[in-house]
Amino acid sequence: MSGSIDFRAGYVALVGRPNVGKSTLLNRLIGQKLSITSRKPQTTRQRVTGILTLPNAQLLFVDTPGFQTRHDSALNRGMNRVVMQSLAQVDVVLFVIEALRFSAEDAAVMNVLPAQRPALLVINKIDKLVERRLLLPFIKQMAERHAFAEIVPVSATKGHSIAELARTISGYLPEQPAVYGADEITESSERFLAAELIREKLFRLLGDELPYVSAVLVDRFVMDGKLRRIQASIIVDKESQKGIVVGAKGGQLKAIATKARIDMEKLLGGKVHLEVWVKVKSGWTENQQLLQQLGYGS
Ligand SMILES: Nc1nc2c(ncn2[C@@H]2O[C@H](COP(=O)(O)OP(=O)(O)OP(=O)(O)O)[C@@H](O)[C@H]2O)c(=O)[nH]1
Ligand SMILES: [Mg+2]
Repeated sequence: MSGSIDFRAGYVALVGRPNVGKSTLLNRLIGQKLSITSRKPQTTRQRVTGILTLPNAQLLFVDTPGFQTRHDSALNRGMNRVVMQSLAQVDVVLFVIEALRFSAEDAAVMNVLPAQRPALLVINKIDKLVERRLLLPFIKQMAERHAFAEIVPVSATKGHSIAELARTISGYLPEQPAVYGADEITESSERFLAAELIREKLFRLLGDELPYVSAVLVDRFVMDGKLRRIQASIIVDKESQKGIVVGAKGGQLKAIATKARIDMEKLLGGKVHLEVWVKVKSGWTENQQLLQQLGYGS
């Protein structure tokens, strides 16, 4: 049984309040844009997985929605449930916060960290620090708040200390052979990733309110030789919102679809034919049947 002895593999959850940079960190760790990101909080709604294979370890990351305590809706309850389920299923937890910031929202997440698993504190966005000397006292304060196995300051956008973070995590994984092939990067389906890339464009191209009342459903996903033919619908709450998503002469919808298609081709590695429609389904964030269909259900 030589060969597998020194290898470690296991699941690692990224958790934290909305907008701390969990998805950016996952993408940086994997070196691919697997999880969608934006300036707006609550971009991630479902678990997204990413696989990182190192010479002696395989890290199976699970990105989660920002755990949120502000608004109550069936959608938000579903997202928090995803976080809790992810926490229960992993070997190691990465609790992500922003440098020099520890709010009540962060504390709410810290309080749900499972006691039986190692939790590593990742202090992200250190590139934004003006006074670096404040970092050390902040680390000390955080060490007093919780029994973290490690505390690692990083910058996900700049890539600072990311390789070190990956090696540090490896040490906390169980000894076992790799679960996936070295060239695999995700457990998420192409269908799901396609829907996510469209949803990212809604977050990036639309105003402040619309992304939160929109969802994306992939209605059809077929391979036609090497070409992926994808039909998707953007679901909004009201007729007036449909008008905004479509835009003057359909320009906005065209921009959303074009940007999403380019990202899909990059990530999936092949040509994509994408058609996107906008559909109005009022009250969808409380519609259990639709939430189920979207994957946010119980
Ligand atoms: N300056 C700086 N910005 C960062 C860093 N990491 C992430 N960001 C920015 O923070 C914002 C939120 O990043 P996301 O990765 O979407 O955050 P998230 O925690 O996944 O957010 P939710 O999915 O909404 O919970 C984006 O604008 C990122 O570009 C970092 O290391 N430095
Ligand atoms: Mg995210």
